[in-house]
Amino acid sequence: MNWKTTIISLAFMSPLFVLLYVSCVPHLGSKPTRVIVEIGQLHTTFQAYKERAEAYPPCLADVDPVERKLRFMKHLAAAYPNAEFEESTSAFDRLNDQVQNGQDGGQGYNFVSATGGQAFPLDLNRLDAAEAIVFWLGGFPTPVRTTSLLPVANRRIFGFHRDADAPFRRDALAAEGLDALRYRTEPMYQFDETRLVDYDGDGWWEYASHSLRGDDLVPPIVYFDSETYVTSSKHADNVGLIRYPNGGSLGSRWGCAAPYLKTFDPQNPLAATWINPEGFQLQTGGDDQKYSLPMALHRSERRVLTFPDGEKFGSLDGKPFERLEVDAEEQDNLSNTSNLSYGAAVKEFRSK
Ligand SMILES: [Ca+2]
Ligand SMILES: [Ca+2]
Repeated sequence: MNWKTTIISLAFMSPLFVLLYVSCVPHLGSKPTRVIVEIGQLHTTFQAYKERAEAYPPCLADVDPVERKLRFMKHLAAAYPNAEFEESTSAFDRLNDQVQNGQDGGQGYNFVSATGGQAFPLDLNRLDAAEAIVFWLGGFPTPVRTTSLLPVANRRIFGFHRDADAPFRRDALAAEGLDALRYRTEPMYQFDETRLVDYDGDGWWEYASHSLRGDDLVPPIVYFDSETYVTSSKHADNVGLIRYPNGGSLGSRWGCAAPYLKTFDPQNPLAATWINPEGFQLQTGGDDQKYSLPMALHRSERRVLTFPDGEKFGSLDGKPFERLEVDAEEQDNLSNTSNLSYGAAVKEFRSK
């Protein structure tokens, strides 16, 4: 399927998918929320992305930074066969240099931090599993003019370059001219721009799951691709480490979202099986605006949650996994694994 037919089929598929999605909800006895409808729309868009690019994009939550770079380049090589992307860490570093500093007369990509006053280069090493949604489905955040620090375009997502041989390229100042979006791709998903946030201050957009309320930090929708989470359980030490956020002040505020497993045996972590083992998972914090209990600062913590049987295991500071209660904060979380919240889906499963 080519790019144009994908767009057309996407345009027709999205409303149809949402209708199907919504129409299957009433018999479960709950009203579909705006969030579950949006998760359905994002789900469909990732499927359309795969039709175009031959693979789901990486969520970039890998534990190993080398694997992360290789998976990023492997995906670009598959998605842009004409661009001659190489699957190596040095190719990733060269690409990141091009993103930051420009190449062949083209400009680099920058952003202004929340405190303002200065433009910083964007760094591909900082992309995380929340930002992966906006990046792969939308593209780069709109850069600013180095003189005025004002955005070069009147939308917050700048897309990729239309030249499929060089999708990460940004044109020279003169070529961008008065219409900086002229050679940029359109986002595959119509993000509500009022919900694009940059809580971690790295310039890459996260997409808040709910409208922003005052100074609240509304946790973003998170994306996990199966290649990343299935690979994680091939190394016993990495089970329970694919997550967002990965600790820090946001983790102590929101807890963390992590992909659901299907089965987990704490005596044999390598035998773990996953939900959507060939697809992906989208997760949100739900109405309480939290993914889970806060993460402990400065501790090495691992968590595992199974779906739909509702088992939870945790490991602190390298100790063996032990059984835990599912957090109240996890019960209302919505994902693309069910049109019910986690807690309601577990309850329904147990009642059968
Ligand atoms: Ca960010
Ligand atoms: Ca929650």
